[in-house]
Amino acid sequence: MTDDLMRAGSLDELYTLLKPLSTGPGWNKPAPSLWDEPRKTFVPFRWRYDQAKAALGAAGRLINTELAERRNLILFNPVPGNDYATTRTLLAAYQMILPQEKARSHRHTPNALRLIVDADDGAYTVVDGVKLMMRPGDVLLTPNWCWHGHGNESPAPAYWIDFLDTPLIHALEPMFFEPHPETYEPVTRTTTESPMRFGWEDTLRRLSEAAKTPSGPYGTQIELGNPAMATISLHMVLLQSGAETAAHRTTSNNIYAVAQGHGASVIDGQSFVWSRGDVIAVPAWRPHSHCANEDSVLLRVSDEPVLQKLDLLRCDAG
Ligand code: GTQ
Ligand code: FE2
Repeated sequence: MTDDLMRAGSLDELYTLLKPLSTGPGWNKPAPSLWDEPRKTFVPFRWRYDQAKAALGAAGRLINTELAERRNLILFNPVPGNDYATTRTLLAAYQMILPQEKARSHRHTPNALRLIVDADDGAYTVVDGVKLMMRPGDVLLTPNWCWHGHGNESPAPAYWIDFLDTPLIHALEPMFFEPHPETYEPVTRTTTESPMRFGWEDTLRRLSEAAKTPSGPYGTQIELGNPAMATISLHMVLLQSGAETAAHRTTSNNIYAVAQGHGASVIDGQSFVWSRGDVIAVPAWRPHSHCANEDSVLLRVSDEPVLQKLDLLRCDAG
């Protein structure tokens, strides 16, 4: 066995002998394994809330929450071969629940959160037995392994945007999922004061009190949590009417969702207009800046904590 290898008379002969041993020459790879800076694998993109809302309306007629674990629309990054991830590590999805519907409780290792876009009084999520009402602009967390289910006792459909780190968990492998043994987790109490909830009123108050840095890379931003979850950080970004943020690029992946207002972002030379409820993907190392036509608030969802902990976070002016 090893004699053949030792006697290989040419590189090609050596490669042929190595192949069945699942071994290859590092000096003769078709593609390099190291490169000088991050590749722009995923592309910048913008998804429109009006289109998602229309599609979810149709889905509301065509599928119910008995059949679908969740009535959600996956926002997959439009690159060849991808039908799931929004950026390398993060997923965004629109979700809708009809009046009187309940989406059963489950738990999973991916961290998740939602930004509520449209919901009347009576839409809620239950996180580890605690009922949290959903109002527009609220951010609700369901971290790793927390039970969660949703319901709607209001007369109107409720719409929100989910964010999960599922693509990261797919890459790292530690996926676990469990349906709740009682299907719908019983509610033990209802509250507005929870580490799982960042209310819209509080966000607006904190932004109004924050020192204004309208032309900073992230406008005027406040953080929700510190970080909100082990793998995901959340910021509320205030963009003042007419101000343009400083262009910059970062090794973190960012997804923006528009909580209020309208404007445009330039991402690696491409311009995307946006308004309330829209979602914008800014994959790693894409220089970007934002400009609002009226005072606007964006939720910035980022994998920064992962890069930070691994000592891989780098930012510059692009
Ligand atoms: O609401 O629990 O969009 O588990 C994807 C996976 C939503 C949820 C999604 C989920 C959920
Ligand atoms: Fe879930």
